[in-house]
Amino acid sequence: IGQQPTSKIRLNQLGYYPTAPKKAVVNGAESKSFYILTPDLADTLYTGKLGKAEHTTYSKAPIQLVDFSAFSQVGEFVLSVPEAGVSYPFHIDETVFEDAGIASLRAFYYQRASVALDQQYAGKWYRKAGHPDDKVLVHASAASQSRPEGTQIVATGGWYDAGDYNKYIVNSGITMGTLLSIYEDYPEYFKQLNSQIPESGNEIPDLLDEVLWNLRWMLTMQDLDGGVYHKLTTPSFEGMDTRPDLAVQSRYVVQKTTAAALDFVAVMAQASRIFKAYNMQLPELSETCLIAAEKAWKWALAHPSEYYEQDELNRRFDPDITTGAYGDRQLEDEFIWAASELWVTTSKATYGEYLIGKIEEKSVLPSWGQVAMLGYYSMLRNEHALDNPTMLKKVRKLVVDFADELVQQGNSNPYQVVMGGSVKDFEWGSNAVAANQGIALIQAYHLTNELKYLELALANLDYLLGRNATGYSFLTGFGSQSPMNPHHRLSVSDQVDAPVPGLLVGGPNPGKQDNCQYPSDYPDEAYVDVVASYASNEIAINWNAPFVYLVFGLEALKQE
Ligand code: 9MR
Repeated sequence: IGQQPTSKIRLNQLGYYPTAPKKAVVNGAESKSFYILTPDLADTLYTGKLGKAEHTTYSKAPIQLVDFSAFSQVGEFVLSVPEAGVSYPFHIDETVFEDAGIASLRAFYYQRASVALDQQYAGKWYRKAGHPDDKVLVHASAASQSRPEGTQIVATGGWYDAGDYNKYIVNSGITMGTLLSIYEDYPEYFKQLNSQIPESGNEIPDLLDEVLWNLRWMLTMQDLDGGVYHKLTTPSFEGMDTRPDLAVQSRYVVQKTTAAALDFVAVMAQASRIFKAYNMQLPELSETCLIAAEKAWKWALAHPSEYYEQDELNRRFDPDITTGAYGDRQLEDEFIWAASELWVTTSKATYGEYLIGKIEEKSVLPSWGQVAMLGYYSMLRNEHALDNPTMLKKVRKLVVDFADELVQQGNSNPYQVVMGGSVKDFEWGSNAVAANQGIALIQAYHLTNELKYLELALANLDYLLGRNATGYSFLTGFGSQSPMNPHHRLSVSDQVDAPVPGLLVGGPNPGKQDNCQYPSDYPDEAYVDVVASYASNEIAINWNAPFVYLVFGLEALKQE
């Protein structure tokens, strides 16, 4: 009693489902036995032996695995390893992840631009409206005949991308695709979920209400010719402590790009089919989205290589733009995603034919610049709407093979999580890698019904909530040791000590592009909880979205 919890024991700081695998790791190599105790240490409820000391090829400390899967009592507990100490308290019960899931969805509400957040919904993080974006200037790089340089457009709403206040179509693409997909996978679950946003209680599921906030903004980003502006941004980032209502730099829409058009196509096509069920409540929305999608698709086919290259842009136009680039010169995957969503939504043969010969032999994990898999997931969840069984068979094999590689990676990782099974996983926004691996595993579970996929998806959730080499639970406001100083202007500029809750920080990134002092040079430990660390401690909508998917995918499947 009175003992300080040790950070040497890394576990899911929220806890575990009663009947699921329950694993933790101990940093070090000397321990023999572990004990599960009541939090007051009065009763020992379970004991077991630790695994042998192991470490990955790239990490510093050997670790030992603790496996207490057989212990399924419901309640609050601590894990004790005499040589290391006593862990943070954790729970075992069916609802352990519910609040974190809802908070991660509510994080999008906190990211809303152009609107005041009321105390009733935002709690102590309430704030005034900022960034009305009702007089956005057309940048020279985006000038068209219908909208010459300096034209003012209205592009209100949307979510702030990340720790900054700008709004980027490419990153909105994967974010919206991920959130729409979780609704498409589990509509019944989301029809009953209340996330306590201003729209809660209307006739539209809260998840879709949140998506609408960004969808309506995205629609404003299309020029009359069908092209889509790459981003809406200030020329340079605002100061870290600038409040949204006091941020008054001019805002511009910048260059129409092929990547923006294609991501827009995919989102609008998917939104069109999902919102069709809400035609009564949202007359014309579904149709508007489809018209916008097909128009942008035509534009992209006619402009297949309009890349966003910021340096080049700044050589040619004023003012210089120095905010996030989301530049991508490999657009085969964006074409695949866009065509897939159009095909699923319309069943038109031309889109299916476009994809013939384009399905990859092997794909890559989704990220803002790698989106082919999003198209594959959509095809597989809508197989009934498509009439090319050969292609579907190939796509199914690709997704299952991909997940099988993840399973191998997880099984050979001493932490017994997929994340970090390869050192390449540790990049800028690595926590989204963990979450997106989880989604890929869940998709494979949908296709095969094999529990091993689900168990490893859950293991990656353990990773994100504490079973990792840093000892952090990476979701703000959740867990015993979670980030307090994210690179997040909304959190820095308010008067509240605690950061806005429910935000997933970027996580370990050995690239250290921010030149901050990190506590460690090892890839899996390259994380530091300081505001200046934009390379490891920023937050971003495309990182939160797969976290929302991972938690709620597991929650929804548990109910089935
Ligand atoms: O997530 C992006 C990462 O993949 C890039 O390596 C990095 C540098 O270009 O940019 C990240 O995205 C940032 C964006 O450019 C601006 N808003 C904050 C985003 C998260 O750091």
